Order: sequence, then structure tokens, then C-alpha cells
Amino acid sequence: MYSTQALPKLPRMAAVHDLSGMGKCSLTVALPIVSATGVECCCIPTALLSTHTGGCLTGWTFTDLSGDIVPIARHWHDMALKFDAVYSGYLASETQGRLLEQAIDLIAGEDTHIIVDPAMADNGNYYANLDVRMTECFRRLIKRADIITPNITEACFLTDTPYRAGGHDEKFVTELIDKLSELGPDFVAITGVSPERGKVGIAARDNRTGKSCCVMNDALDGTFHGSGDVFASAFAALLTRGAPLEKALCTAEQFVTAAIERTALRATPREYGLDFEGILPEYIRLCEALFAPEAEA
Ligand code: PXL
Repeated sequence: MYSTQALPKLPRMAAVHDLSGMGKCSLTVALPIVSATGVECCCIPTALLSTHTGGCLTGWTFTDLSGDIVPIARHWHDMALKFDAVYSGYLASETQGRLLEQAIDLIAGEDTHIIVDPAMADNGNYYANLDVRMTECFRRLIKRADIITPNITEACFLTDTPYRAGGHDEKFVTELIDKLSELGPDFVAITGVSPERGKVGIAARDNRTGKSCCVMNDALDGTFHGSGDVFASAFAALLTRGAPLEKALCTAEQFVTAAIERTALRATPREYGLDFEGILPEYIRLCEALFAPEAEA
């Protein structure tokens, strides 16, 4: 059925996130979604938790895996593994940011996409146990990044802009993107942008071409935990497989929107994360169409 000659090289990503056993986010989201995109997902778990720390969850277990970050990267370096992308998300401390920089030095080559999702805050607040030191940490990391995907809170923190829950007009968003771009990335995508009540979406700019784009949808009430990670995982993986930026953005956005709708329909507790599993078959079909040889021609 399959001819090995016809199979293109399998793209490879290093995913650097915590592993929260329950409450889909970080690695429990990145692994299935990156794999479904047709990209190999090599994991550097930065911490092991029983659940994520958001919403009304309390009492989580936490094991810091900082001591493993650089040794894992060194082993991969010694194996001469080549990575098409390094994709990082939530980090448990500022120290982990420094260690991630060392890991990048070990495993990233000239052509490796560095995708940083500065996952540290939402709804105007830092996640539990994190503080302004994470903003400094991500400002440093972003200097190494080609692509960043902050939410609106993280974009405000990173640029010293007073947080606004809504009313994100064009001027406000353009200034955020300008200031984030000064930190160095080629591509900035801000999630959770809400220009008016009932609308939410993603505003992005490719600094190499100057081209901006914006994808908006009807907003559902409240917070959907893990939605930033679902979006960023699909976006990062689509780029790693070679999708054009705008196509990757729209496809990832469609995926997260469908997963949010499913979560709302099922009334899944928001802390449990998004019901993205049922969207995977359709997502895989979309990817196959996107990456079919005739689509690329
Ligand atoms: O990306 C969200 C996230 C990831 N990991 C952990 C978290 C959160 C958000 O609260 O607590 C451990």
C-alpha cells in the first residue's frame, strides 16, 4: 500500500513543556496534536504535575524536572538528531528559561524554527506561583524566537502595556505587535484579541513581509483552559511541516474554534481542557489535503 520512496522526510519537533497529567494542556495537548499533524514530537518535560494550576484547581502535585532539560538536549545533540523546530510553552520558573536557552544551543541548527509560546498568564493575571520574573524570562527567550504566540494578557505584560479585558481596537493591537516585534521575532500572533463584545480571535503579523492578518469568531462566555496550547500546538506543528504562515494560522484557528464549540456543547468542566479529540479526524483530513503533493504544486 505504501511506497517508501514516495514518503517525504518526517519533520521533527522538540516540545518543551510541563506534563500535567489531567486538565489537557502543555504536553498532553502538544503530543497528540503534533503527531496528528504528521510531525514527530520529541518531548522535554519540564515538570510533572497531577493537574495544571489554573481555574479553581487546587492541591496539585508538582515535581520539578529542571535538572533533566539540558541532559536530555545534550543526549539528543550527541545522537546528532536534527530538529526542524523547537516549540516551548509553560515553564515552571525563570531558571527553566535559562536552561531552555542552553537546550536550544544544543539542539537547534540554522534552519530550526524556534517557536515560543510565553504561557505564563491569562485574564490579566499570572498563573499560580508565577510572577513578573517570568516576563523577564520570556523577554530573553523571545530574542531567540522566530515565532511567538502570546495571549492578550501575556502580550500586555511583555510590552508593559496596561491590560484590557476587551475593546482591543486596531491601534491597541498594532502597538502591541510593534512592541513585541522589537523583541526580535519574525512572526507575532496574539490570541484572545477581542475588538468588540462577543467577538474573539487572533491578530498576527509577518515582520518579514509586513503582512498582517486577523481571524475573528463569535466568542463563547468564560475561559476555556488549554485553548492557547491547542492553538499553538497545531500552529507550531503545521509550520514545522512546512505550511505557509497564513494557512497554518487559519487551520490552527479553525481547529481550536471547533474544539471550543465541542467543549461548550458537552458542558465539559472548563478546567478539564478542550474536547479536541473528536476534532482530530477532521483535522488530519485537513492536514492531508494541505500537504498533498498537488496542493503544494
Ligand atoms: O499553558 C497553560 C498551563 C500549562 N501548564 C500548567 C499550567 C497552565 C495554566 O494554568 O498551570 C502547569
